[in-house]
Amino acid sequence: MTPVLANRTFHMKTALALGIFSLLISPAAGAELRGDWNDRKADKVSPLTEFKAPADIAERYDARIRGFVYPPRTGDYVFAVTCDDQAELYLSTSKSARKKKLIAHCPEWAEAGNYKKFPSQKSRALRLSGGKAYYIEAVHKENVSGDHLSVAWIVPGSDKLTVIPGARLSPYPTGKKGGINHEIWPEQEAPPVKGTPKIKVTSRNDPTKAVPGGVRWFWRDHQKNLQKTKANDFDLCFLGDSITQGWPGDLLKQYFGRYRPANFGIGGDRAENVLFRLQHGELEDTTPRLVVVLLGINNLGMGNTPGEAALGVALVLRKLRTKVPKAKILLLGLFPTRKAEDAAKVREVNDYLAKMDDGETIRYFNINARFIGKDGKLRQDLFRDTVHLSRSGYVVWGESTRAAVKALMK
Ligand SMILES: [Ca+2]
Ligand SMILES: [Ca+2]
Repeated sequence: MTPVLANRTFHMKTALALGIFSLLISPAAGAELRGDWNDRKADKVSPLTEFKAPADIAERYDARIRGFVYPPRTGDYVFAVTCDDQAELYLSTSKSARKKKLIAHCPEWAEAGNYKKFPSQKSRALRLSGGKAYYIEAVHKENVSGDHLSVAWIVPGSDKLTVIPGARLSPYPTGKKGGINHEIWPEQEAPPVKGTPKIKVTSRNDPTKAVPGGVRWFWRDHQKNLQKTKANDFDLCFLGDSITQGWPGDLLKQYFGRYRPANFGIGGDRAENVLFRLQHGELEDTTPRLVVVLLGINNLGMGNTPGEAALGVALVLRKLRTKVPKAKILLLGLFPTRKAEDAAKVREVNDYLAKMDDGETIRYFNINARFIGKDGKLRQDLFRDTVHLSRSGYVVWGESTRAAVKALMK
């Protein structure tokens, strides 16, 4: 999941001009794992006695270990990095941080101590001068589950990778030899979504607590979505429950094919299940331009009040703003159902959702008038059961949102 690294090219000229490095992967383009690391002060800084971060410390954080490395003697050195989930290793030709170059990277998680899972984990042989100080930096990104990072080297005269010891390191920008600093930035949550209902959850089912879906196909479909996430080959994403998942492939292609749509609907999902999916890798590091969200009907089915259902949706939208901050969101009002007693609740949820439209990144859209026939009644032909759309229902969805999608894709 490192598109930032995928198209880096090897600049022989730069490497030759620098002289000291025999072969570099690329110049540092400033396209590090996440943003500009100097923008924000680390939330936590801890000293390390070797080039190895403590393991399994948290979920969803960015980290950096940087300082100076002092080669014991002049000769060729090989550096290697291992991590969970992603890391990049930079080295400078001098003490200057500005001259750093990417020399190795770990594109996906590897086991602790395994520097051989990906060829890119190891640098080429680099000629360094004994006793001189070189700026070194590892940036690290953890999503969920296990996390670790370490940087090892092969010193001249040896053929073994060993973690760089503290005696050969000093912290940045000043400090004495004997260690290096570990800086951590926890993931920053986007600001709350406008119009988030200010209500207290009183139902037994809590839509604010991320939990996996209870249906037997949840994990299978979640895995499929993680594969789609990894492929990152879509500009338009549909996020929701079974009503989204039910899009006939040919119709989706007909209406939205030019935007390379991806379907992230999972049957049975409530807001809290989608929240779980987004917290566990779905859409991580993807670059959709628009996400179409239709969510909340299963919360009503679970006994949540309209306000609670809308609160769950608001938290999903906030998480989307965090995960894909550049994407716009088309928030659809809940569709009507064939159950007459649902009508008032659906309307109430939609009243809440309409308030989340911020006029910029989140746009609310209600197409429910299109589900009503000339007789003023719900068109039965648009449904295949109480809540699910028939093929004709998806035609209505496609026809009535294509203009809005087109406008937001710009
Ligand atoms: Ca972790
Ligand atoms: Ca991990």
